[in-house]
Amino acid sequence: MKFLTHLPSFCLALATAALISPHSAHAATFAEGTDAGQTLGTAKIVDTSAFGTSLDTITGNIPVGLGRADLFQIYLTGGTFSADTNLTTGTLTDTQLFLFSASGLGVFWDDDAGTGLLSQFSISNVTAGIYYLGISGYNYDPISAGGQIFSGTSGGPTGPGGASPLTGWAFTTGTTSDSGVYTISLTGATFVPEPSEVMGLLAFAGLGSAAFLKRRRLV
Ligand SMILES: [Ca+2]
Ligand SMILES: [Ca+2]
Repeated sequence: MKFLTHLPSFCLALATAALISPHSAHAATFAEGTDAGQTLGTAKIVDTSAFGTSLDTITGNIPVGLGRADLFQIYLTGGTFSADTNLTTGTLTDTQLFLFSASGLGVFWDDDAGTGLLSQFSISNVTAGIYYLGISGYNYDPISAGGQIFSGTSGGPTGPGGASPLTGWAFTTGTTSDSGVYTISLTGATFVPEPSEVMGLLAFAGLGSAAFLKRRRLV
């Protein structure tokens, strides 16, 4: 999937515009299944439905144990994006939600803006493309080579490590975190394209792999 990560956003934006139409606007849920990893290389890729299928819900589980987070690769359609553990309460009652760019840089996070200790945030002016959505139980937090990526209880990557990409997770306080099942409700997200879909979409957009490679060489 490194190919996708490095694909120019304009190509996928074109592909999105070509594919996402009122006729393909059905929605679907992604179930975690086997445990999602917590790094860019081990994140679970949300690709079980066709690219362009609206991703309304992610369900999963944070098992009891010392330090666990789930990371999902998703596609944001651009504009407004929201994520929310508040609408369908699970047994993971103190959630934390994190959004990262395709390169692992922190974008936004929230701890407790939902009911009780649940999480919700909405951001606007999002550039379409691949992103990573993370969820953990309080107080297990993402870190980079510079330290904590986020700070406070909500907002952008204002922690001391906020300028560097995700490398792992660590307890900010304590040595255990909340566990249980969760449901994340989303707007502004779709399933991500599989490699075969990307090539088809590029051809559909009139770009083709040859043109894409030529552009790469010229950059
Ligand atoms: Ca999990
Ligand atoms: Ca929380």
